[in-house]
Amino acid sequence: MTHTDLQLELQDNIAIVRLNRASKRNALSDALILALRNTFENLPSSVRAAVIDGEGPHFCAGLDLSELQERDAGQGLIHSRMWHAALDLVQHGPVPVIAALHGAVVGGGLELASACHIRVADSTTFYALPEGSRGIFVGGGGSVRIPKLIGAARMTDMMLTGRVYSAEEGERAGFAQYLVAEGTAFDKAVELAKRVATNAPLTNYALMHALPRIAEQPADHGFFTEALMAGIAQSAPDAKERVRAFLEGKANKVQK
Ligand code: 1HE
Repeated sequence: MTHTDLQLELQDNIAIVRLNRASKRNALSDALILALRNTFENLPSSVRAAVIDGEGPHFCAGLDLSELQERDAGQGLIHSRMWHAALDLVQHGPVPVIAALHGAVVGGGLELASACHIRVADSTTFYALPEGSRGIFVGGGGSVRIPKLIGAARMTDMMLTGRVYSAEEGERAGFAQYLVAEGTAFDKAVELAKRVATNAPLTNYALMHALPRIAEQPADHGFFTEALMAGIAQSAPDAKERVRAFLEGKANKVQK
């Protein structure tokens, strides 16, 4: 399924996925969530990294509130599971995903950003969870993912009091790994995506699929999973070639 509110553009081996509903501040309708799922399910195999961006002055205003009124309890549950399925494909899909944040990153927009692997925020970014004041709860995986970024206490405060985090506060709290000047988040995200795309695919796979699972495991299990993943990653021909290149003085050194 394609959708005019979601654009997919390929820049070499980078997929640019753009929320394209600026008149509604990129509010996420059911159709848009399904299009997002479909896009990540069907990325061309040449793609090595993806960037999610939002058209207009805001990244995303969250759930399309005009659709909320139509659902009963059972439909609400199924709707939330639909979001989970879509955002799971962002987090555990084929490639690392970098969010280019600006303006409002609120409600479901913050849930979407939290499913990405790297968040780059420009100075206009602000973060909020207005669900608290709308009489609802998060439903797009936010209760699982957001505390992993900023801690449950900060998320509780945001939902209880409507607290809004500025771009600077958000970076300090752990929402974004990068804070950049106004209007430059997309360029920085593409620059990072190009760098990510040069990694061995198996290393990227380990970071997306093994690392978050290890974080959930008891330490002893985590060490064992790490050892398995390390053994698999280093046995790939790609890894052997990269290490040989370094030993022969043909690979980049780590630079300060
Ligand atoms: C929307 C939505 C939306 C804007 N659903 N239509 N999210 C929220 O509670 C956030 C609600 N939105 C806002 O607080 C503001 O719109 C913004 C801070 C994001 C942007 O403000 P601004 O002044 O730039 O735009 P605006 O004039 O408020 O909105 C422009 C239009 O977008 C307007 O429609 P119009 O027909 O009057 O032009 C708004 O109604 C519309 N719009 N946001 C529907 N969210 C999986 S569960 C997740 C649960 C949640 O995400 S709850 C949080 C929802």
